Amino acid sequence: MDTVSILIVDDDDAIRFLMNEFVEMVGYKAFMASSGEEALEVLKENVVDVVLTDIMMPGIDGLELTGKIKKIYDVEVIVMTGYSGDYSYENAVDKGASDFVFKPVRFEELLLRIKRVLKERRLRKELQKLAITDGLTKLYNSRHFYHQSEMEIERCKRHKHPLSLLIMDIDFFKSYNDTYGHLAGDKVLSRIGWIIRSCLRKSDSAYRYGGEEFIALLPETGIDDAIPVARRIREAVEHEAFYPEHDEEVHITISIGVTEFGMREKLKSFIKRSDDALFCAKQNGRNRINCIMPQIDIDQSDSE
Ligand code: GH3
Ligand code: MG
Ligand code: MG
Repeated sequence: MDTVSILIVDDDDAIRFLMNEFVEMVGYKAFMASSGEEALEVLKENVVDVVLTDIMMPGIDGLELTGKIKKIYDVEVIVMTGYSGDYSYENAVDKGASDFVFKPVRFEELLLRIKRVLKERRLRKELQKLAITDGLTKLYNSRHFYHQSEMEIERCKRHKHPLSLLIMDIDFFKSYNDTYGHLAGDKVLSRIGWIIRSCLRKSDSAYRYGGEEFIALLPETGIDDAIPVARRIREAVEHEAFYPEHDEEVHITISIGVTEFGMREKLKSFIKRSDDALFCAKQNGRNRINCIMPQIDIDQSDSE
């Protein structure tokens, strides 16, 4: 597991250095900042898991800092305060803090609180991952596809970079299931998920779109570069041998529809076009790739 990083924010030098020593002694990586402003600079440059911040500081105080951090970063914040009673637990939690400790801080207590916050963070991340993952193939699920594709479309429009979409559907899969059973079919789905992922770049993403349908989203990729990727997937699937009954080698094929995003369209028509391309691939005999380019709107491109 990666080393946990903790950022200590306190305008009191003595406390800051003492906390730093303690955090490093228990094996965490420590960063220090003497003000809220400095803390934001540290966060810009470094990956931090937990921020431990004093509340009373000149300039940006600990609560304001917590609010700012939680708006931008996926970081836990524990706020530290004196017994003066100026700030309540509710104030801190309202800003997004995960916990609240009183000064002078007892290190044993602080360590327990850090550990609990880290555990909750880990669990939350696991849950977030589960919510967007398809259990069988371990690819992203369709819900995540809709979320990611809207984001990619926004990015694509903003930077005027190409974006391509592959829709893949296993050929005659019903008959495979009928012949070898649903469990054998599940093994194929999971293996094909793995093959698709292995044919993609890091910046691409793969999804199980439906029962035996998959999608790959290829940012920064025009149709000319998307087609070879589709070809690689189609060939890799075709060459993969399955042994649903041990002695018999069976091969599966996949049909793929490919398209590129047209700058002015909506997600729905982008998907529809790749679906149409897939339909043509099926019609033309399966185990093939078909692509349909978006229509270019001459009037609108002229006006640009
Ligand atoms: P085509 O080449 O036209 O795509 O034919 P097909 O048989 O693949 O298409 P059809 O849509 O008729 O059948 C899809 C099959 O996919 C039906 C279903 O048994 C199977 N399927 C869908 N989801 C799962 C799943 O989670 N596990 C298994 N084992 N099979 C599934
Ligand atoms: Mg299908
Ligand atoms: Mg099918």
